[in-house]
Amino acid sequence: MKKSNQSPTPSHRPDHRVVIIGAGFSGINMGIRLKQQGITDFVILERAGDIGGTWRDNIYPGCACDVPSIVYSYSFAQHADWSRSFAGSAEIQDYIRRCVRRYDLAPWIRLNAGVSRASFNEGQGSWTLELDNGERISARAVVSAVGGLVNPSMPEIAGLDNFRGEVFHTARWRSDVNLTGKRVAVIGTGASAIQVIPSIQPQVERLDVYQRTPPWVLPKPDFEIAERTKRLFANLPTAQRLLRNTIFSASEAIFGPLVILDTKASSVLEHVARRNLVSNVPDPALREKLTPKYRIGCKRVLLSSDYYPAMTRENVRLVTEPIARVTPTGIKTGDGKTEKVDVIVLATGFRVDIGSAPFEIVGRNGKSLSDAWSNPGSKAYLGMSVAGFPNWFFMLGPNTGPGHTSVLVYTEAQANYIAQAIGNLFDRRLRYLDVRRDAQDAWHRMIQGRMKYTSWTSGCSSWYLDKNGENHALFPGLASEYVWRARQFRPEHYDATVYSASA
Ligand code: N01
Repeated sequence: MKKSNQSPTPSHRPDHRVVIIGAGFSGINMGIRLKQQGITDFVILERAGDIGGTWRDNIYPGCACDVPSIVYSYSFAQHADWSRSFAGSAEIQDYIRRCVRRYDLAPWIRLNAGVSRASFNEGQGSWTLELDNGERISARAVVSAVGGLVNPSMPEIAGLDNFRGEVFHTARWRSDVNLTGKRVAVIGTGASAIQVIPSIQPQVERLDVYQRTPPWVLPKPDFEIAERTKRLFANLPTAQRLLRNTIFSASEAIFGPLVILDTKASSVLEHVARRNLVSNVPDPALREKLTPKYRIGCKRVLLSSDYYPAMTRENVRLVTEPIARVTPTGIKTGDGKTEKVDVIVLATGFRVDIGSAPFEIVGRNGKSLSDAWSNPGSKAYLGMSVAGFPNWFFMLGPNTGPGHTSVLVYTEAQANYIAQAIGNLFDRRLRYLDVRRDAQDAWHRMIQGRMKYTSWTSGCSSWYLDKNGENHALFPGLASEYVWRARQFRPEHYDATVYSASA
């Protein structure tokens, strides 16, 4: 698509060519991509008061990425100054801000603009978005970049509402609550918990960790990046690119052992994880409690070199008895014991929104996306396009999450694909592009057909699976395969509708 002469668009107009929903990593990537393509009549609507998505929300102590920063960053905006191999959340948020400045995207972003409903107008080939404040915005094309792990999952534990101390979720961290000298309970032992536990352990009087299922934990090669390395990256970006490609290839090599069932290599990974446990936890009884009883890769594998050491500290207690209820002053377990605590930290994960409608979305013939996805689960061609919902594109839609590498590799491929699709829509002056049902079904069959060969369905419970035990979250292949499949918009997989003379 040629560069147009459209001038930058103020972000407070009631109609746009494109609306992007969400100003996290994905939405910002999409905005950059549209600008590069010469499409400037768009707005990024963000429901919160700031950009950054996950990295705005997750500020708990120890919060960091568990994917190396050199890969967990845009390939087109390499950052020479990462302070560590795995950067912390504040530094990642700073990187996102830098990218917004570098690509001059701020005028296109509208904050505190949550979308509550969307409906398609077939005659005009446009979407009407209703905002939380009652305002309406129309757009020819919409990109939903709302993220998949956004809304905290609050556990249904009896008595939690009547707890008299402080209780909060890791993704809603209360920086105003001083944990020094307090008796703290952490519920959950997933990716967030294993970061927060070692960070607060030295500060608190007592730390009770309530574990339902022990995670597999591999050592995390986290280290400070030397100044001379940063200088090298700044002066010779090719060197950084080479290292990025090498680290990305290494993560791809992990896919087989981690995800594909019945590979001998998975027992090598389990061996490394067991060694990590044995070398850090000398007490056999504690070690036994921390040993996972399911295949590695079934749940997300965690990286940490300080979680196990923290669990051996004198002020830390691992509780594996199920929680019976929360009392006004403590936590009562199934064995009848009650421990008094001052603060409860819920490290209980997120309501998984990958593969479910983020709000009411009504497509052609008045059909809602929730109905379209109710049976037999969510389907989207390449995880981006849904039949009956023309000119609407998902980033991080069904089955496009990774279990082994950087999610940004997928979302970058999606931004490129969607930009091509939107370019095709406008260049051909189409009313709408609607993905063909046969293309969507073939994609879905391919994805679900492969699931039975993955560790994800090997018999544990995880956020990867929905209530029917189906995986509509992850892509069962290499990231490189997904990038290859999404490299080019394929118009033959879409029904193209033109404006009729009377429309
Ligand atoms: O959440 P989780 P998370 N009673 O769902 C337990 C990303 N992430 O926030 O395993 C008691 O993994 C639950 O137990 P069980 C990453 O993709 C990335 O830690 O279900 N316990 C589990 O132990 C990750 O996968 C980074 O038996 C309850 C824990 O709570 C995803 O976010 C950092 C319970 C939840 O673990 C989610 O991670 C952090 C209850 N009622 C997160 N309900 C990076 O570094 C739940 N649990 C990129």
